[in-house]
Amino acid sequence: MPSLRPDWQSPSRLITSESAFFNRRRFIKTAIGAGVGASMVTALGGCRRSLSSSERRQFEATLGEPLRVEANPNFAQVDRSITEQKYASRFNNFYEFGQSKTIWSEAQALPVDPWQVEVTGLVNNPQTYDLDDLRQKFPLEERVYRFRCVEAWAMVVPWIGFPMRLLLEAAAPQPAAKFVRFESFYDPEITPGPTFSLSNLPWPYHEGLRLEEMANELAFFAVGIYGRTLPKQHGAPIRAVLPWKYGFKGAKSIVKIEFTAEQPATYWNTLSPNEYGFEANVNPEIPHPRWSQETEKLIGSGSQGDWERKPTVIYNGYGDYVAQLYK
Ligand SMILES: Nc1nc2c(c(=O)[nH]1)N[C@H]1C(S)=C(S)[C@@H](COP(=O)(O)O)O[C@H]1N2
Ligand SMILES: [Mo]
Repeated sequence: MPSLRPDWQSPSRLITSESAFFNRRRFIKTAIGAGVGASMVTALGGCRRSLSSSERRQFEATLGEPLRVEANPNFAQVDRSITEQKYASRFNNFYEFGQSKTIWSEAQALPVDPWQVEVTGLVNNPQTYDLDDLRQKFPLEERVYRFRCVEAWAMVVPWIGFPMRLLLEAAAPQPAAKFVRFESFYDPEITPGPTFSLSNLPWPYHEGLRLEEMANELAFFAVGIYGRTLPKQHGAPIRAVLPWKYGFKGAKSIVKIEFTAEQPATYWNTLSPNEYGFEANVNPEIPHPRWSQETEKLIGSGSQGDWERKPTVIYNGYGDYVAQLYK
């Protein structure tokens, strides 16, 4: 098996080029180029020129505990290089803590220990798992996946976790169960939400899938990234990863997994149904009403922080795995 170990964990790699990343003019250009618009994104609020040395230390402290597992050889690499963690873990969406992309520091307020995940609804084996139960019951593996946000930016990320199918089988859904609903952590004392003035945001964040989608080989629960446990900004301690769908389908910091007969309501779909569908498969031919999806910007790529633009691929390149679900 080829070694896939770039130097993710070398601290020196984490602290170079901040000035390029946070260059304000370039950042604004990128945000506008990606069609960043009104309600979902206000990327400019949190941008800064550079990190102070104490912020660098603070960032490095977010990166979790070592968690080394075998790579799944079927998902050992994709046709693009892995995004450097200094970009992937400092450019996040986590609206519970605010709307900025540099939400990594605010997200440290998330309390993750202890953590429980309730599996409930139309199943024969309802169960509440501690995080350790989950990690022991379901063997962990590493998978390198493409990741595509509906906002037209993309990354390549080495996740650690386990296939959703294993948890689905352990839950033993009843015949009436047709969908699954994921619910994220929410506590208004801890998760203030964004400052933009949409009243009645439908917290907690919630997402869903058809059970056939959950059973697909690609559908994954992540508990780690870059050889470590998941940083809070990525949705610690457990989040959904669905690489053929737009990023918003992958609920972070999951506390509840519920099996239902009816298609569940979902967070962004409730806020803006004609912009964020339930299915939300990556598709270059279906534009977002406010921007094209034909191309995407690769976070952290290119020289001098000027992110490369690449064509968007149907199902984010995973058609061989998932196209049959949508016949
Ligand atoms: N609970 C919760 N989950 C969430 C979000 C969020 O705001 N809250 N944002 C979504 C969006 S829009 C994206 S693109 C991805 C971002 O994941 P990352 O920050 O780990 O790259 O998380 C998704 N899951
Ligand atoms: Mo997103």
